[in-house]
Formats: sequence, C-alpha cells, structure tokens
Amino acid sequence: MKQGWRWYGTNDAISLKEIRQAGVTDVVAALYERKCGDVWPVEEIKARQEAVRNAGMEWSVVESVPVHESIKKRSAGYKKYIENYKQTMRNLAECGIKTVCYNFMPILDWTRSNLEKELPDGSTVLEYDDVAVCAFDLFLLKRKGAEKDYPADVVKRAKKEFPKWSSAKKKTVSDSILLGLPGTVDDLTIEEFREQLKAYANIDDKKLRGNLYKFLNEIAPLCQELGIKMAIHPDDPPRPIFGLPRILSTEADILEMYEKVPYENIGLTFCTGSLGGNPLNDEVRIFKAAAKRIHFVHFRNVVYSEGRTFNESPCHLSGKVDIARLMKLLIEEENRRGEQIVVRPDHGRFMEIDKNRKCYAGYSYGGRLVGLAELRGLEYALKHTDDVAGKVIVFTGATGVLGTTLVEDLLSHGAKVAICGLKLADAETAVAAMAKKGYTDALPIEMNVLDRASVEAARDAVLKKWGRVDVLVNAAGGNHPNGTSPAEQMTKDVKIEDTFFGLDMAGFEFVNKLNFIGTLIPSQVFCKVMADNGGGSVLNFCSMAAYQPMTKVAAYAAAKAGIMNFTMWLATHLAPMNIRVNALAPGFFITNQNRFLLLEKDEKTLTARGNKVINKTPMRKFGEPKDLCSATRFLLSDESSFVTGVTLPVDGGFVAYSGV
Ligand code: DNO
Repeated sequence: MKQGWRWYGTNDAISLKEIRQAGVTDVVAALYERKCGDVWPVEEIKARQEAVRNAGMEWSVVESVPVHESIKKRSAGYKKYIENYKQTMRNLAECGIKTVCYNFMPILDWTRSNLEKELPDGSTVLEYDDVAVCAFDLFLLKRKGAEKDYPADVVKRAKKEFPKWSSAKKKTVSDSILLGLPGTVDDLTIEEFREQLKAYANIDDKKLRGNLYKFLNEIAPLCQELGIKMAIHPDDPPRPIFGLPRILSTEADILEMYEKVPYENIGLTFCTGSLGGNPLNDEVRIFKAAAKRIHFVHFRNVVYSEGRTFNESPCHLSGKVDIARLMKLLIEEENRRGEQIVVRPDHGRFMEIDKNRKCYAGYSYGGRLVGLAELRGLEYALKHTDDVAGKVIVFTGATGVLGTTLVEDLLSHGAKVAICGLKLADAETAVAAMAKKGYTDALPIEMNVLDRASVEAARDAVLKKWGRVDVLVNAAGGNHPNGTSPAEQMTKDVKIEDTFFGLDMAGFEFVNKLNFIGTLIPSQVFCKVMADNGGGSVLNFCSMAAYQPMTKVAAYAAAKAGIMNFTMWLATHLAPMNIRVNALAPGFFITNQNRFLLLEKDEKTLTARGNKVINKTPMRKFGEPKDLCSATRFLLSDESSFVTGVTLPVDGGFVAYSGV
C-alpha cells in the first residue's frame, strides 16, 4: 500500500508536519472551501498541492469532489453541474492529480447517531445505533411510514426510549445525523431535511441507479482521456435510510455499476468500514469481485453489539471485517498491477493525546496513528513472513513469457532471484524492468542450459553474490518448428516430408535435448550446491504433453514425459539430502513456443488446433501466466515440505478430461 492520510486543509487541527511525521507519502484532500457544484480553479488546486509538496508529500487523491444533488436527481440545472464537474476534472488532471473519490448518496453523506461513544478506557468512537436512528426518524423527523423500515423490536425499543431522551440527547442525535460529519456536503436542519426528502419521493432505487450510470457514462470518456480514475465511495451505512434509496452498498451493486459503465477507470473506493456497516456484506468476497477497478482504499473496522447497531472498532484490524485477508488480497492485486494503491487509515479513536485540539469526528491524530501503525505492521508481516521471502532462487528460462511473470511474483514475495537467460542482454533487460518496479534483489545471468561450463559459471556468480542456493527452477525449454511434424496423422494424402518420416533429426534432437538435458545439467550442478548446504528444492517444468503426447510435437512430448519421470527419480534419490523435487505442468498458455500452433497470424483467431485445446479444457480458456504463481510458490516453499516427486497440473482441467 501507498500510505495516505486525509487532510482537511487549513481548517484541520492536524498539521502537514504532523502528517509527514506519521510516515505517510500521500495526502488525501479536497478544496473543502469550495461549494458543492463549483468548478475548482487551477490556481487553488495548485496552491493546496504546493502546500502539501512543501511539507514533503504528494496530494494524490481527491476526497471528495461532491456530486451536486441536481445530478443525482437529474433535475433542473444538472447539465451545467455536469459541465462544471468535467471542468474540475480537467483542472485536476492539469495539476497531475488523478484519483477522485466521491459518492452518490442522496442528501446525506455517511451517517452516525453518536460521535462520542465512550469506551471503558475513556477514549471515544463513532457509533450507529439503530434504535436511536429509528427514534429520530419516528419522533423528530416524523417521517410517514418510517416504522416499516426498522425491525419490530427496534421500533418497540425506540418507542420506549424516546420519551426518556433529554433535550441534549435529542440535539446530539439530530446533529450527528444531519450535520457535523466531515466531508458531508451541507449541514441541514430537520425542516430542510424534510423538504429535501420530498424531492426524492419519486426517485426510487432504479431511477437513482439510472442517474448514476448516465452521469458516469457522460464523464467517463473525458476521465479516460485525462487519465483520471473515479473511485466511488460505498454508501454508509450500506442500505437505504430515511426512505432514501442507496445503490452502492453490496457486491451486486458494484458489479452492476461496472457492467453499466464499462470503463476501467470508473471504479471503486474500497471502504472496509462502510461496507462492514451491513452485517450481510462479505467484504472479502466483494474485494475479490471488484478488485480490478479498486482505485483507492480505506481501512478500518466495525464491531456489532446487536442487530444493525455497530460502533467503529478501537482496533483497525479486529472486528467484523477480515482486514488481514483483505490486506493480503490488496498485496496480490498490487503485485498483479505492478503498482501500489493509496490506502488511508480511516477514522480512529479520539484519545487523550488529542484532548487539546478540535478534530473532525473520526479524524483524530492519535487514533489514526494507531490505525496506520497497525496496518503497516500487518502489511510488513504479510510481506516478510512469506515462505519464499529471503530464498535464493536460480531461475532458468527466466526471460520467457511464463518466466517473466513468475520471477516478478517471486521477487514481490521477497525472494532473491538469479534471472538466467541464454542471452545476457535479455537477462539484463529483465533485471532492469524489475528494478523499475522496485524489485532490486535480482541478478542477471547468462546461462546456456546445455553447456555445463556455462551452468557452472552461473553457479559461481550466484554463490559469489548470495553465498548459497535454496531453489532451482528449471523453466528453460520449449518447442521449435524444426522438431515438429506438420501432419497430425499420416495418411496417403499427406506429403511424406510432413510426417514422422520427414522429421529433421537435428531439429528433433535439439528440442528433445533442450528440454530434457536442459533440465538435467542445471539439476546436477545446483543440487550439489544444495546438498552441500543442507537442502533445498527443485521445480521442473512439465507439460500437458507429459501425460499424453500431443500430435506433431514428438520430440517435445517425449522430453516432457522424461522430465516427469526424472522428477520422481531425482526426488527419490535426493530425499535423504533434504532436497525436494517437484514439477509443474502448465496447461495451455499462449507463449512464444506455441503461438504458431495455437493462433493464426493475426494473433487473435484460434487455429483448428487452438480450438481443439479450448474444447478439451473444461474451463474453456487459456491460462494466464499469473495462474501459475501461487502453485509455484507453494511447491518452492516450506508449505509443501512433505510433497516431493509430484507433477502438479495447473490446466483448467485439461488432464482430467478425456475429451469425451
Ligand atoms: C467518511 C468518509 C466520507 C467520504 C465520502 C466520499 O469518513 O469516508 O465522508 O469521504 O463519502 O464522498
């Protein structure tokens, strides 16, 4: 995660200096002084940006550019406000600020009934008490039909408790609901709220959704052109309140928005606390489903006392939401993108340390510092206790399509990788590309897997750099047209040179040797190092052709079958030396060695053979290189310490299916 912190500008009781000292790099801010619907002038954006820069940080996310009510209702004047919104986007992009958080909750933004729920230690947290909200709705707002929106027992308790409310309590609850929350658009009186509710009498869930999608489709092309990512903030609490529809509360809501607004840059602010405000939400599931278009993250937790009543958790990690798993998913998503996402610790307790300053509700210094420290510790632990972290991995064939992805994954999990390629220049290019992504524990090595002297030189270079070898990945290999017979079967009609009898012996030998001997020599050289060192593990690369040969590729299939057999042999032989030997059998992935067999020249249309493959793959698709990452890490790490001699297919079911 890129560590971020919300700053309320010059009105904030917390200074930029203090924020910097919290250790964050990214500031989340807005032009809070601008009215909702105004165009944000470039000079004002620049001034704020300068202030943040002078403090040593970057203003990278806007939270929020609020959406004018007329856009939500599509009522008089909305076109002008959309134009204004677009102009603000242009101005932000001109300043290089390209992530924008906003929400589409009618009238009210996020809602709490108590901003100072006291915990036993005297610190306070924000609370949403369903009974208090119900009592407000029934007896202060006096909304018609309100009763049916609350469970019967909540209504019963509200009726019983409201007569006992002091006028101070009435004021606290109304103020908490209608005003006082930072980031909300307008503070309202009860009368004003009632008036505004009327305007929504004819706007139901469906209509509001339509208005959101229209608005987004109107601004999406411009945002795309400007490189702006729009990150809608989920409803909080995530369900209808006061009879107002809320349309961004659940997994289905998010996916519907993705579908109706088909632009990658129109995505989500993944706010764990807001989503957690509905007991039925499964935030982990939502993250997985929404991952690709998550552009910004808020981490915090909630604790339920009963029904729909919750308070914000005093600990950002524990509570209803599984933050540990979400952090893990976030790290995976960041690895997939090769880019970090801005995260801010959302809200925090109000503690003694802040007693002399007036912080915005939820936005204390101390409480958020604690939250940030917890999140940072969690991320650190997840990144550094990974089982491949610190391992020295020699990776042959590291510059190929699959190798590149796997190497990056291993580096991102803390391994040290010798990137071995036939040509030094390719290995160096790969190492430089990894360095650009921030992975510097990589060493470029020139290695010809068929030449023992070359492999031994590589061994010496790795030992010189890191002093040991823990893992060998034998990914070098491949097929070649010269080792392939063009005809699937021999019939009277095919030319003899296209059959087995036309096979070029040199071509056959090359492919067979490259795969089998190219696995054997590095195994012999590096397993000796591991044996001397007390152990290690080897991962060979097999193929679907190892289980059952495929037409045309006799040399390749025979070699891969040999590797599968050799994996078992070597596993047996080296088990007493604490060396495990396993293999991975990728199903069908488009790589440079098989492209000519599976795709036509246009690189899109499947060849007849490509179609056959898809038809025999129960999952009906080719694999993507990242599909091999977790299986690879598993087989390399101590997670699989009792697994040796196996060949693990990662194939969408290809091996399992007979084709009939
Ligand atoms: C609460 C915040 C919200 C959020 C807006 C986004 O603490 O998460 O105020 O900024 O809903 O528009």
